[in-house]
Amino acid sequence: MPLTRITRRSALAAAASIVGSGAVARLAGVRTGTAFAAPGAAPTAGMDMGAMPMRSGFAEGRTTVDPRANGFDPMKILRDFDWGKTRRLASGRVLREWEIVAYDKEIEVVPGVKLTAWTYNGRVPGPTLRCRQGEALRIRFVNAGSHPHTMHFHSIHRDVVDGVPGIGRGLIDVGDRFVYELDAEPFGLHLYHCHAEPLAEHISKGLYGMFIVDPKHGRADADELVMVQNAFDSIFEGDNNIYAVNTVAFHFFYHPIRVKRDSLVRIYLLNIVELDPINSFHVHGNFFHRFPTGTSLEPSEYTDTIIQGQAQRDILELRFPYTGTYMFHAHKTEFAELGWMGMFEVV
Ligand SMILES: [Cu+2]
Repeated sequence: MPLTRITRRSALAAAASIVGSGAVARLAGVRTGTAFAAPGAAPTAGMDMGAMPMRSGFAEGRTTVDPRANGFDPMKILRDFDWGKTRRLASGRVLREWEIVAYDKEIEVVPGVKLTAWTYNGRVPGPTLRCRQGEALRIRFVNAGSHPHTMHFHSIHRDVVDGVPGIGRGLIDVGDRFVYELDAEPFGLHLYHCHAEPLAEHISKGLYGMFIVDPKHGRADADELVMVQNAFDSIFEGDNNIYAVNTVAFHFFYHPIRVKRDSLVRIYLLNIVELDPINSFHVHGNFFHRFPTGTSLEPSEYTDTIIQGQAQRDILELRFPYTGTYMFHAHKTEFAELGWMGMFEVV
């Protein structure tokens, strides 16, 4: 096991040159900067997470990838909800429709590290599909990729639209299309992903997205944020070596998420990471209410750290009482070191 860990860590180090200056500049701007050690200093108690990006640094001195080259921006994905197109059926019920195209695309997941992803609509994660409980949903799926794929929804539906090989239409071949029809049930925070075999490969290459079913009467107004925890195996060793929220490692560390003091912030948090048994989320200087799977309007817990297995998801609600800069990251130190960390900037 120690050998594996060394391999994974040295993978990112090898992909990235030791620059660090960007990270140092970033950290210098942190109000609580005294909590962090000087570059190159050994970590000491109380500054565990802060020093790590300084040690890794990135290729070409860049601290982020070009969203135009990738075709998507982790920051925009945060607040990007795809409501599709609606029309009213003769019954009076709302029909909501989307078109989803699967295709291969090269993406950069950390500066200097590119890989060929399998995407829904050219982005990883795929679009955040959002609807209201009770609606009729129609997803027009086109496979323009290089392998047979499917769309498998976590929802209550008939087997023939389950998107699983051998049941109903099953695999959708390259160049083929299929229309998935399901009901928006139950309300909550769900997901969709490809269910072709080998499953781990189809998921880890990028075929997943969030699926939000709002309760009939909605939820309180809030600054809503989509966070899909994902990971990549960029050197094909059967193990992840890059971790992120919304695909680009360290993105929200270098580009803090700006939120307003005392305002309600609602985080839609999903863990889709393959190859690791668990993931976790921790926020600094605050606590949040946890709504597991978003299927109840009553929170189950008031905490600052949660654990999620794959496909587990939670709605988290919090307000920041103080302005300032607050980290959030996986409380799985290895993942945080390999990219899963970010900052809230409370104004
Ligand atoms: Cu697939």
